[in-house]
Parts: sequence; structure tokens; C-alpha cells
Amino acid sequence: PYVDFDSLPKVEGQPHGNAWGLWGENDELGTLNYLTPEVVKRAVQEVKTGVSIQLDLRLDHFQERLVGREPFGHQIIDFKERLKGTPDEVFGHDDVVSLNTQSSSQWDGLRHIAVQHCGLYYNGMKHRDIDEKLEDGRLGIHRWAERGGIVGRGVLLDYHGWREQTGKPAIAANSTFSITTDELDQVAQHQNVDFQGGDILIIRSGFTAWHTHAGPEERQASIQRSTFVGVEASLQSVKWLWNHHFAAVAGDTIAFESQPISFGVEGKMNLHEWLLGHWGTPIGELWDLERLSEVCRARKQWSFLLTSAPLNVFGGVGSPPNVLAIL
Ligand code: UVW
Repeated sequence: PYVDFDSLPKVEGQPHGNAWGLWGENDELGTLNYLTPEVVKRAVQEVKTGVSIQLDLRLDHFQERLVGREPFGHQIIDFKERLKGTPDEVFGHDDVVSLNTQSSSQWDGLRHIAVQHCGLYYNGMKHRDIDEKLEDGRLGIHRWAERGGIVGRGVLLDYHGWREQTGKPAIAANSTFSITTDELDQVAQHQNVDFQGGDILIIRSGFTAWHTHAGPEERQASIQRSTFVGVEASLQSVKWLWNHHFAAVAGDTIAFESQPISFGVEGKMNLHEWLLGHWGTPIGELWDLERLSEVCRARKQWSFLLTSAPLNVFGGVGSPPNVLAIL
């Protein structure tokens, strides 16, 4: 159901705009419920040339510890070493990866961030149940894998490109600059984009472009300061995001919203708890939107089929998105 923000029913103990129960009290998919077979079939119509573009950065792309996370690890194992002392002699390999699922391009899943004032996750799941009821798996990332991944109509808003093309001064991606929804509307108008219910919104802020060109010291200092461009955390943004009925949102920044994020600060908003906690909306971060933005600009086509196959990890919190845009 596409229910307007102001018309959402009251949920006991939660601020207006909470969507628990909208898809049933046991629902674990939140706004992914917008991705019906009809919405997916419509999304397939966006494929005009058959060009497919990878939006995952390499898993070892970031050498820095983003948000203090362990960087990616990779070990190649020679069969000869592994089988030493046995009669078998095989030329071949295995490999082992160690991965914080949020150390490069990622989805934030519904176990990532709770509604802060009560410590409850989407549809009321308790914080301690995630740590203690291991066999439960509720809200785990495997739910997205089981449902057939995340497939729908992706729409790119190239905020960074729009600033360049309309002669606006460049913004520093490693600053607290907040992108407002008024600006996002202007970008949509500039690109001649009309949103549809169930779209997957993707915003190019210029973060990855900055990261690629910054030296290691500037990167490290910025990551320690933790100030980064992103969508403004405000009631206006919350209403705008909900009222477009996005199935999921994503971007090229560390946190989608501008950083630092105010978690649990009286009178301050954060988009993570609204998206993940109140609505069950996946948040994609650190996606590589550089080539996609070039192709979209050249074709004047900003919507495409988007496919993502998250890791099938029972009870998982986040995942590399394994995401493709097909135009
Ligand atoms: C934070 O939670 C601060 O960022 P992320 O969404 O990458 O986890």
C-alpha cells in the first residue's frame, strides 16, 4: 500500500511516521514489499541497450578503517600445501576471505541500526534478541536473499554532476555538507526524472570521486574527523523519502546521510533509524556510481534495471550488494 506519511496509522510508543505493522506484524521486509512482480516487470522495460554496469567497489578498495571496521582480508591456499603428506598431488587453489560486510560497497540490513529511543529494530524486534536468540534469524540479511534478492527500477540522481553542470560551486565531500530534498527535486527536474512507487533511489554525492583523488593523509584525516557529505537528516527529508515510496535507497557516501550522524541525541534526527528501524528500508552505501553516471549522462537515461544478490548469511547484518545496473 502506498500510504502517505501524514496518513500512516499511529504506532504505540513511536513517533508519527513509523510503519510497523503496515505489512503485517511479523513482516521482515519493510519497503522491499513494494517490489512486486508487476514493479519488477515494469523495471525490465528500462533495459534499452543491454549494457550492464557493476556498482560494487572492490572488497579491498578501502585501505582505511571506515567507521573503525576491519579491512578486507584474502588468503589464497595452494592445494599442494593443503594436501602435503597425502598421496594426492593437485595443481589448484582454494581461497579464504575475511570480511566486515560493511567495509566496502554495502547494504545496511535491518539488524544494523535500531530506533534509538527504545532500542527496537524494524517491526519491534528487541536488541538483545539479535545477540541471544541466534537460531531466530529474524530481520537477517538472508531474508533478502531468500526473497530473490533486490530487483527493481533504479533511479540515479547525479547531485555531483548537477552542481558541475549548473555552475554551482563544488562542495567538499569530506565536509558536513547536507543535501536537501529541495535540491534533490531540482536534480530530478534537471534530469527530467519522474519517480514511480517502488523505485530504488541512488544519489551520487561526489564522495567516491573525492576518495579516488584524495591522498592517503587527507583520506585518513577525514575518516578520523568523520565529516562527510550526504542527505540532510531532517523531518523534511524523512517525509520526502517516505512519500516517494522508495523500496530502497543508496549512494556513494559512507552513510547515505551526512556525517557525523546524531544517534540518540535529543532533538536531533538521523535517517538510519527512520529508514532501517521505522520502515525497513535497505540503505546502500559506498556504491561506485562513476561509470553509471557517465553512461546515464551520455544516454540522458537516468533509470535502469537494478539487480542485487545479497549474501545468503543467516541472521546477517549487512552485505556486499553484488549490484548491477542494466540500461
Ligand atoms: C554508520 O553506522 C555510522 O555508518 P554505516 O551506515 O556505514 O554503518
